[in-house]
Amino acid sequence: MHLSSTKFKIVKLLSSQSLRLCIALLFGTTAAAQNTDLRLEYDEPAKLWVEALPVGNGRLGGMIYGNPDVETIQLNENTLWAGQPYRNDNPQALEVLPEARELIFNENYTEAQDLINQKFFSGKSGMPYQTLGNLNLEFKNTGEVTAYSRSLDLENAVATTSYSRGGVNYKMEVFSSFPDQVLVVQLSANKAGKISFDASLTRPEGAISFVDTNNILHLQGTGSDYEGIAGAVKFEAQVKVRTTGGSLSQSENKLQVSNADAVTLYISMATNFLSYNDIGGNAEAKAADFLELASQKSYTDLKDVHIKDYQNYFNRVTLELGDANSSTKTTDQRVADFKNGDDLGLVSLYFQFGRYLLISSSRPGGQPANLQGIWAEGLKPAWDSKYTININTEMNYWPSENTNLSELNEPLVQMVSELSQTGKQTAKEMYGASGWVAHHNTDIWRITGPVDGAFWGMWPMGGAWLSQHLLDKYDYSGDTQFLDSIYTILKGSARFLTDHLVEEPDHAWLVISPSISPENAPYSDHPESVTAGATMDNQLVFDVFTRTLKAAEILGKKDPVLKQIEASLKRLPPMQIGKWGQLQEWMYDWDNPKDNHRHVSHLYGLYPSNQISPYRTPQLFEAAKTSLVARGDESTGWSMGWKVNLWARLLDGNHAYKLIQDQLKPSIQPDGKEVGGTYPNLFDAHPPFQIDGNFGCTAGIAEILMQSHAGAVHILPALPDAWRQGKITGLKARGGFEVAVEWTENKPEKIEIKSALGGICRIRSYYPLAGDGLTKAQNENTNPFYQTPAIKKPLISKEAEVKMPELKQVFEYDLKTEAGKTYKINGRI
Ligand code: FUC
Repeated sequence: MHLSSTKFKIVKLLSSQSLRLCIALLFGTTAAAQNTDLRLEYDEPAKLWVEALPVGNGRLGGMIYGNPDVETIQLNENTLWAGQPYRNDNPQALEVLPEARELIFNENYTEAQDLINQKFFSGKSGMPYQTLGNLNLEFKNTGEVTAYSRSLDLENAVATTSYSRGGVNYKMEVFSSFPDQVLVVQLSANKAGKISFDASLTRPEGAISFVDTNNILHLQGTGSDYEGIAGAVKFEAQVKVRTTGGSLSQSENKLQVSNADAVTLYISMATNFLSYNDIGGNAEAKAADFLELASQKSYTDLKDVHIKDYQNYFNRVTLELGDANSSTKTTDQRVADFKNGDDLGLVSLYFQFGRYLLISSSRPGGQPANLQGIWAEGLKPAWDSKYTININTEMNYWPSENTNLSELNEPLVQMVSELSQTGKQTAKEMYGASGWVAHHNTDIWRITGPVDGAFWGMWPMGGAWLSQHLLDKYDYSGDTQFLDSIYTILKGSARFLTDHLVEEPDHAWLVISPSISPENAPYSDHPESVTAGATMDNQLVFDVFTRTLKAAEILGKKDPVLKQIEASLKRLPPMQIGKWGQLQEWMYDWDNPKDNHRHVSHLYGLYPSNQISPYRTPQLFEAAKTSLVARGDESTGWSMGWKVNLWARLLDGNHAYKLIQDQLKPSIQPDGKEVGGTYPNLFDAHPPFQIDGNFGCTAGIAEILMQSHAGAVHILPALPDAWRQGKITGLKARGGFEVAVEWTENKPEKIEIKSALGGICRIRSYYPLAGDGLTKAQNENTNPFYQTPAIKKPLISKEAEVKMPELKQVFEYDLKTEAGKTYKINGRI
């Protein structure tokens, strides 16, 4: 969105650091007291949406432009989607399923793809998530604007705009409160009677606005019709204005504030959405109830409660990296200069921004973060801002466990549970299978049929991947009650897979067919993606099966399907190393060494899964590296975010840091074109904006500093040479451990392990360690959270030159821990 040209001129005389000092003096705060590391800072209002600053409480989002003439806060409510409950299965698929499989096994891929295009799709590709509208504040003041500053404070989750105009210092603060379920705007000035503006609510279409007799500003409307589904989500925004001094009046559909000293705006939003199959709520009443309660509270009370609630999550993890002085520049300038390598502070800022975004876009009881979190302008955002579940939604939740935000993946768990309901019909009608299935996309209505066409959408594995998150949640928490609560979902995914696996003719392996290796095709002379037995599918089936068996064992379940799972598990294809030493993406040795496709699906086994490790499967580890090197570095934003994790898992910190640098480069080029990278507001650019890349890179930064998937808590497993010193606290490791590490000269100095569940903590380090109770590790780690199922030996092409990784020496120790205790360990001995 472009704002109309501004009528003021900003006089830029000050560096952002002196600006902060100036603001501090104006508003009586001390610059020294502020942690300048954890702020996004700008010296101009946003012109583009990707320059505006996001606030959110999981449900209500605001994008703040900070414009002193006409301020715009673009608003979202995360249940406002087009359409209404519907399904998108095509039962004709069942009739042609055997034919499609036969065509694939006979290598008639073009015909198979054509047949699937005709019979598997419904023409309904998912409903778009939509903007609720804009809150506009047309200020009456004119004249030159000086000392302009706009920032987002990640420690308090408050966005601030401040400037001087006509001899008055103005300040606007905005936050989105989870406890009070409203967005709050506070306008203040250092002189009395100087705040005058008109407030209105607008939307591109599908809404009306009015001011009622109680001076409450309303916006009411309905979500759009789309792909033949009538829009039926009713929404309501209500704004109440409380002034100190001055007067409040109304004219047509605007609220008018004149000569106030200070103003608080309470913005409440709601829809009639109750759940994916029920839109019988009352949007107006819900919005009014939240408004009524919140508007009885003072601004300071609302802010204090908001900050406390936010910090309960945010403060769990701290990261100190690099030199705080690097933050004297505006944030967009820091991104532009990041390639120079002297601003490690930007890494911590970006890391904490990712955590900020998750806290702001995914809260228990709500919807999971969609393709853009909760922030989307317009009525049809890119890819409808849906849930793309062949990587993007999963990536959104990668940082949720290791960066200590486990509660925030509750909406994802809820979505998987709902998909396990809707996906039963899809499994039965389209595949004649029991259990449940989801393909590569879903939306708020929890559709589970395939979308977009065979090339992209013929992938019945979305549910299998999403299910992994439920098990990860268990692995980090050890919560058996939780495991019990999701066991049926997991079993349902496994049941679908046992029914749906089919024997392939060459080796009699059991494979998924028809399927794809997400969105990729081998060669230009093999342009179809449809296939059987893609490596990622095999890896996913392996994970669903082995983890279902493990869950059943922990919970003492005795289902007949478990025997079937055990039998099928033995017949899955092994991973294969192809002729150029690569990990094969497909069942056949088709990989093109020049392929730089953004999806690296076959590396799922390396990250996020743990099927490939340097210590247990060194040949596969080396093959995965060969594949990743060939795929190249620069790509779409999320692809680079994935590669940060992959290089961390390959224990190559310098390469992981190179990917962070590739990702943290300006997306918008001088000619206006956009590339994969980062927008001025630190949103990740596919391009366009997709939030997955933010979360992927955040998870990757944690993965660089600590890993816990391969038999031990690995301290500083992939520390880049340039990250010579730093400190991380609060990272979570599997088995309920919380880990803090301080390092200097690239070596661990102090380690702290907090144990929530007790049990052996095996610690792996490149340097010797010492501490009370630390013993040299021997044999397999006995901690059940660190035991991993056996992987089949890879099949290796005769032409492949098999390499073994060159690994750094490691020191491994066991620490017997008790639940609730913290242990201190020293490095550099
Ligand atoms: C998948 C990706 C695209 C994009 C879209 C939302 O289809 O292949 O790159 O991220 O999701």
